[in-house]
Amino acid sequence: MLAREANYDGLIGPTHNYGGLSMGNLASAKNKGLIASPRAAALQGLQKMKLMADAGLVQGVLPPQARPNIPELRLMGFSGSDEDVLLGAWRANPVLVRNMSSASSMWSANAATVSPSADCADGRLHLTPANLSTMLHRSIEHAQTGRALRAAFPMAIVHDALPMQSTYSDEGAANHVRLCAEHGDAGIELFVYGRDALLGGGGTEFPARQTLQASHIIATRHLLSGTRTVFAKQARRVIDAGAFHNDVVCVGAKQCLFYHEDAFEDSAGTLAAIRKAAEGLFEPQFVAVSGEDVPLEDAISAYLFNSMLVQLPGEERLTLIAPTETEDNPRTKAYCDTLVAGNGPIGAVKYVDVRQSMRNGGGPACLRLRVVLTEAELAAANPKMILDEALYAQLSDWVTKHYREDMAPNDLGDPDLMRESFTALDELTGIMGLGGDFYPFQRV
Ligand code: SUG
Repeated sequence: MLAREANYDGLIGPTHNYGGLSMGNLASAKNKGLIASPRAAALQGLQKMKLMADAGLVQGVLPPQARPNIPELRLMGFSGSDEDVLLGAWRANPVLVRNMSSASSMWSANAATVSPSADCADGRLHLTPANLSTMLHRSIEHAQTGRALRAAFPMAIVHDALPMQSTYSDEGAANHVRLCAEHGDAGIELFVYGRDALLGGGGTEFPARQTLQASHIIATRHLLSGTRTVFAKQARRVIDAGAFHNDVVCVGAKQCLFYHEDAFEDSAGTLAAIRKAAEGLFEPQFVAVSGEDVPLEDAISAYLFNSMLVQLPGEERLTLIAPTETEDNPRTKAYCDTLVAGNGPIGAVKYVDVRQSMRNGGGPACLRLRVVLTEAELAAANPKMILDEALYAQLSDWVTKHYREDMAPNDLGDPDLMRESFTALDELTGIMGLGGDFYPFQRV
């Protein structure tokens, strides 16, 4: 079956800020309190999307979520008009409001786990929105994410998120890698987890955000073949070094798995399991980066592995779309130069500027959700959520018109910001054809 791999990026929302909300995410902690630029952030994200679309890839857009999350604040007992709710909550607890105001849905690699129809026994495309239950500010994303995914993929099975309990902690595609010969062929799915919740704590200082139990349930729900599915444990050491998701130390595409040698608790066992799962389908190609070439600390701070690994039309070998921070770091830059000079599966590296997102620990790969679509599925996907020249121009104008230049964490208590954001998002539903009831504030 012919199929293409589409990238659906999260459009960066108007409240983008540096709240320091994600323990274990070193960039989030380090940049807490900095002045952010929502406008620059959203334009950087759009430019990355345009680069991919111009290179001939299918590029989708997922709309931002409405923040502050007023319905959540009402559940906590704040009442009155939306403005009363925001001001009351801000007086009571600004940290709570910061959590309810994060633009974190931009990192759509955490939106869901996606299994292409070629891997699922019923021949349907399956998506499970991630419950993101470990972090308060992210745990409020999944319902609206489900709505966005249903709008984007009306032909797919979009499951509900897993229960909001730590046994089922799930962070979506950031801990999931699919390998295959061609995108439309049956592939193998690798689920990387940090914690087996039934065995007790993960033994890490920083939170292990993905459990084995969550990964098992998703594989079962998606009707994946047991022999083509691999569950591998992320090394404790990398979680405590700041790899809060596997995609901070590993990325895969087609037959190629590109990873840091410290990524997995049992590297040899993981590679053997991948080889076995791929038997009869393809020969996996492993590109392991040693700590000698790139120390773990550099890999994490420069986000070498949080790159997109893509097959560009007309290119034989894969292209790594890396953040400019990887180019700025002499060790990762030298590694990339050597990589493309060799004759392995990765033949080119392109650098993109997503610095605004990077300061919150979100690189090029965090900003996109990969969805393999057959020709029929692509034809059935919502065309208004696919980036073309016209949508790029409209969204860029929309950002420039509505977004603030600067944002400090304390600005989040400002009711004007809420009004500006909701006005912008209301207009966005028109641009993207999402209907007049897409956001909670439109449904009251
Ligand atoms: O969940 N940062 C996000 C970054 C997500 C990156 N995604 C992937 N690796 N796929 C997170 O930690 C920081 C927000 C703040 O501190 O304001 C934040 O949520």
